[in-house]
Amino acid sequence: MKLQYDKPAHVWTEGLPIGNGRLGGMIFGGVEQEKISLNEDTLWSGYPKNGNNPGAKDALPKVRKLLQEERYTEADTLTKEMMGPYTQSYLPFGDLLLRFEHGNICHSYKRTLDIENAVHSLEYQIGHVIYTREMFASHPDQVLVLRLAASVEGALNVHASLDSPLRHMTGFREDRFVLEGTAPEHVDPSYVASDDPIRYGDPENNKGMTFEGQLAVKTEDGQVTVDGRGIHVLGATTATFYFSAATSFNGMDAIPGVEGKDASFIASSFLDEAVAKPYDSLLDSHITDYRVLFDRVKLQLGNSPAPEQMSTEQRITTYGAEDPGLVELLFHYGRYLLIASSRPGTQAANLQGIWNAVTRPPWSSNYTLNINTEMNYWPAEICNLAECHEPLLDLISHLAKKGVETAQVNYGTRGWTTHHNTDIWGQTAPVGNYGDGDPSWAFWPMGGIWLTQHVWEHYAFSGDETYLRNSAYPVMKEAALFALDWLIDDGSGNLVTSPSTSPEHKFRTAEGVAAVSPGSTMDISLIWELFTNCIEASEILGTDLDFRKELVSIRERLLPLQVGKYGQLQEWSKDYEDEDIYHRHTSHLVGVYPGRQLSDEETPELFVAARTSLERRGDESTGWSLGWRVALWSRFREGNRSLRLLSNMLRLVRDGASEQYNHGGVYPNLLGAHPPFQIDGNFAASAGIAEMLLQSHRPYMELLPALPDAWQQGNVSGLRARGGFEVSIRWDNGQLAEAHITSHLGLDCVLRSEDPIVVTLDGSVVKTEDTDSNIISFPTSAGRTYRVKLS
Ligand code: FUC
Repeated sequence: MKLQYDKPAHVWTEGLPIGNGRLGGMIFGGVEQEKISLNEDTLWSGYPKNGNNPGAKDALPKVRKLLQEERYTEADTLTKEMMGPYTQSYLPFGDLLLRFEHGNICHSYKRTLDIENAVHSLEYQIGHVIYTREMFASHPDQVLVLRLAASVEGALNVHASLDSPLRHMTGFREDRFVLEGTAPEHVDPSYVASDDPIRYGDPENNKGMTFEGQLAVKTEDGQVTVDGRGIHVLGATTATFYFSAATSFNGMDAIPGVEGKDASFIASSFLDEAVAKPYDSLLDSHITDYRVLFDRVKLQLGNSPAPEQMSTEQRITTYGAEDPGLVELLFHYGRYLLIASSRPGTQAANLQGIWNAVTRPPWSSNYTLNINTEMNYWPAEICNLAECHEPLLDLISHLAKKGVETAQVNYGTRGWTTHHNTDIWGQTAPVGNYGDGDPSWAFWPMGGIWLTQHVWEHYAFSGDETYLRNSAYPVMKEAALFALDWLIDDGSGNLVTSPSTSPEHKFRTAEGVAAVSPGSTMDISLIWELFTNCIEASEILGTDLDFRKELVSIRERLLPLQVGKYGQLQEWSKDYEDEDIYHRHTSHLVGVYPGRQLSDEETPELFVAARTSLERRGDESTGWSLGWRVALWSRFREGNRSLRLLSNMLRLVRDGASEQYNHGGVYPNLLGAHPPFQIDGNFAASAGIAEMLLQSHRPYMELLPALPDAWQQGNVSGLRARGGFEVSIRWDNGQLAEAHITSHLGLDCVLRSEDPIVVTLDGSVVKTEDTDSNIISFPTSAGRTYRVKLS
């Protein structure tokens, strides 16, 4: 459970991330000069705005008519009239810089990120003096804490300061070093050519956020001075630095400048409380708090061939996924990163989680809703981190409010919609700078329809009916109202979305490639999933009978999915040729994973066709796309193939690799490489590995549905299954040895197993497989644990 290295990071993607959901640090581990890149998750460019476009309503019927006439490229051009502004960007806070007076020549260097305790440690020796550093991001105390120590009394001489690439001033206030900054009012996305990409407001009347960072130190000996250049510690044996930060962000609807929070007050309040506590007590409460979440799941996939001291980087290059220990590490790293970037009350994890060091980050480091944001949260429920799902669920509630106006203004529909991207200001309008963007990505009104899958899943795993009634269902219902109004008759009685895209992919027509057409498979599948979830929810809640009937009948009329000429699941309503058969998005397979529309039992032909589609896409892609394919192959019960995709993921990508679309992997610090860095690959890997071991999207649970041959022996504990079950599984010789299923809700447990099984409770048989069917069902009592074995 450690990432370890024998040299400092030269670049950010070799650094090691810590976070408490809100504050993040990327630790380089330099000997003479240490740099820790800092983040605070509310620090974004911009200010509240909506970006709705009334002109969209005029263009919509014209686009629909062009599509009916199959004039696709013209429709593409006209769709640009329906676009809105780009989102704002997630910004770096700055750096904590330390300069040690002992020079750069050392030996026995080692830096480690222990993800079992969420503590970063560093050790090296200069002469006879051993220097150590220990750092963590405390959630209970809301500060970053860095403890420095020397093995020889008084050997520590260090200077610390703060810096930022944003507009700022530094100085000192009593015994603290302070950085006060202002965020730009606007930052252009990285992919936009711009003469003036970063725009600050008028200092007198600035609408951008303000932010503040404060640094304090405590020592037991030596001398401490604080001045305009930083904090200076001379002749100490230990020193503990505390970093606290906050911004003026006060919700997406606040009036800029007027209702801003007092960043300085917040930062100093956290700091005051933290410095008053002894280091050991801060560390203890941090570890206790973290382990409540982290310890819930354990995983063992087999013996690691890697020598214990081998660096993580070398392990990646030497073994990749052939080292089961490295796969375990990748799995838990995703869980670590989710805990570190997404805690109740924080912002949802964005494209880079909370870690970003540049002012124009790739794709604005925003929320990309046509895959990446959802993917970030795929591991949340199954990997037993339901609390960490909350920031996304909160974001969805906000978007559901803002998106009502967008639905009305842009399209004149009921319900709510949100599009391709959003940001901290909750943009629900399309992006594309009113026509500069390409409709293949800029025009995508399905964001709400996909996101609501998360509120349903949160219920499906927890069984929390109060949540379903008060929070989930209303948001799902409003998304369904939008879908009902957005669907149109295709002229033959089938209902389709129009215009629609299969995100970011295009098809070939006689006139050239085009993006928009009516009734893409992804749209139809997402609407099928939403309607199905709404139907089940209204049944559980005993509400909305007429609405439910309407959904049932409209779901029947959705354009049926089709099998194309290659035996593939058609990506569009017509059997067009792909622009790129290896395209990274596998949007048309959303009904296989994360959805449940397609299965071997209910839709056997389409399920086979979906498999053919995945086969055609191949095994090479961006990091996040490889992660999706791990889960997809698991749903096809092909564990060896899932492992092959994992081995493509566990391939070293070096910093500086330019943006690429067919060779993803991981950086030396095991963060996902699109490339560039994008965190969704990490989250998809954890979700995909879990899905290899346990599935529950069908009306039953399946143990070890996609176990690869290479994992002959192993165990997992603490995974969650829908219906309120917690599952531990041990396997041997590639077969189930025993499983323990704890029922939290007392619902019936339904298992699918190809081999006969027996279920016992306290040694007495509860159920044996008694029919030819491979499904067995047994009642459970809440709080009891059932044992499952092959019979
Ligand atoms: C979508 C993807 C890209 C990238 C970006 C953030 O546009 O197609 O590959 O992940 O989001």
